[in-house]
Amino acid sequence: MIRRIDLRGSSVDPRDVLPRAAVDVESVLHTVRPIVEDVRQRGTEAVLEWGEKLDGVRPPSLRVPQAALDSALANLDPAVRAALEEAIRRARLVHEDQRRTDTTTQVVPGGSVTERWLPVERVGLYVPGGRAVYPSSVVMNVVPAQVAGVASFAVASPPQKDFGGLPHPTILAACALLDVHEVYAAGGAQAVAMFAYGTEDVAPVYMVTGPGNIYVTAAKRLLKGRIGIDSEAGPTEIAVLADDTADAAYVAADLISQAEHDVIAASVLVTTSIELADAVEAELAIQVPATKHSERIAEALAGSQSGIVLVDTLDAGLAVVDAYAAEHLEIQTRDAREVALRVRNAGAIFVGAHAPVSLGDYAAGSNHVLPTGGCACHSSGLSVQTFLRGIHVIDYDADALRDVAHHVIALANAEDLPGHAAAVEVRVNRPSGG
Ligand code: HSO
Ligand code: ZN
Repeated sequence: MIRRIDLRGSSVDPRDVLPRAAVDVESVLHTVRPIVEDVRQRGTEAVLEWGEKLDGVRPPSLRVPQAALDSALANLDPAVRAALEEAIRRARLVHEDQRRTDTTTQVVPGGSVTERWLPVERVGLYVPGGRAVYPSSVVMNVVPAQVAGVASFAVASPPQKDFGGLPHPTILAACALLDVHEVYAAGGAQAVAMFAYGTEDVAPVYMVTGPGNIYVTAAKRLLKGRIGIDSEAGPTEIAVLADDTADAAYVAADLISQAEHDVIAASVLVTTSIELADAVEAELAIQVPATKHSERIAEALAGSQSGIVLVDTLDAGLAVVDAYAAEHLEIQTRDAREVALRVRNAGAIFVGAHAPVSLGDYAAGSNHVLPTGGCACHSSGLSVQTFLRGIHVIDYDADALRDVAHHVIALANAEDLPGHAAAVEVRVNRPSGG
């Protein structure tokens, strides 16, 4: 059910043997472009019509009435409400520590550079509907934005046929819990275009974050530049680096947990122990058929993007997981904490037997919007920083400028930009009182 890749005694590049599911965003750009253009030209009516066409229901109104948010919260299962409240509390604790403080560097006497951190003023958060109804993702997007100080916040989620054209009630309840009152019944590319251009009923935003299907991703790619976006979310991935001390039942359960998201999700075990590999396979054979979404999970585990990789040494295992740069990486080895410190590339690292990825998905306090597809080599997950802009404030007096003028002039001339030099020379040659 899960393939084996035996790298023992081999020098092959792990990148060549650990393929990733290909998601061809370019191939849907031609579908998405006319939708985006239609929303730009016709505004609200276009968003509602595309909802009717693609989600199968015309929302009663684009903006979700406050009464619908209130009643979704009132009807939320108390256990789910308590869990969301605790998830929000823990996420706030962690994200509050990510706040940036302004710094002033006194470069020379009379010359300083201050870095001011300012939040993006208005952000749109996309929340998928359909199969992936994740109130936890509302928490993971809204909390860092709120902690960053984003003043204006709007959520869009597709209208649902089963709920009279409103977004899914657990999404509405999560918004209400987080004090987000501006919610729109809009999904897909039309929701991203609505945020980017604004309509007669929706003020445009500066940034759109949140996961979505391939059409949402394509719309974000098309509109990037006009709006800021978070990184493109690909299928979920888990890699587990384990030795003979790992508990096979835990490892199998964790591989299953992320395979549950999607038939193209990737579950990869990297291990030095053939006994563990055998035991995990035996556990998968027991656990997969017993779980609710066994078909989807079996397909994800059998896919070419998943596998059990056998290595000779822990160092070789570390080289494999670094090359793979998983969205989620679990370390289930002896001295797991020390091994975790040696990892270079991962979206998030889960240390030891008691930190499964599911904990991070919901209630560790960490963020679950993480780089996929190998992007962990260059990007981080969603954080307070995502919603901040660092602005340099340059403050030099006449003496400080005069002292450095010859360097500016030399570089300007070296770049054949005498106008740049002149802007300094005029001040040095003709000092004003200011
Ligand atoms: N594992 C997903 C997040 C998630 N899991 C939401 C459950 N709900 C991507 O990190
Ligand atoms: Zn998950």
